[in-house]
Amino acid sequence: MASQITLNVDGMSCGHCSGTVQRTLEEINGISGVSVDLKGKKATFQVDNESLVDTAVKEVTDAGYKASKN
Ligand SMILES: [Cu+2]
Repeated sequence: MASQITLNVDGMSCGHCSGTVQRTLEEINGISGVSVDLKGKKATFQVDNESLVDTAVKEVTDAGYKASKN
């Protein structure tokens, strides 16, 4: 069952940054419906499995942004 997740994402300063975060999340199997809010410093998406939240935090962090669970 999919659940809706929101992460806080710090460090995004422009559309390039939010695009990178968007693509990073979309590339993770089991994550869908990704929406990144640049001004709100948030990313929302659905996960097939709650353990994917930790994967999402790690991948966004590896991409150079500061992600944390909301
Ligand atoms: Cu940027």
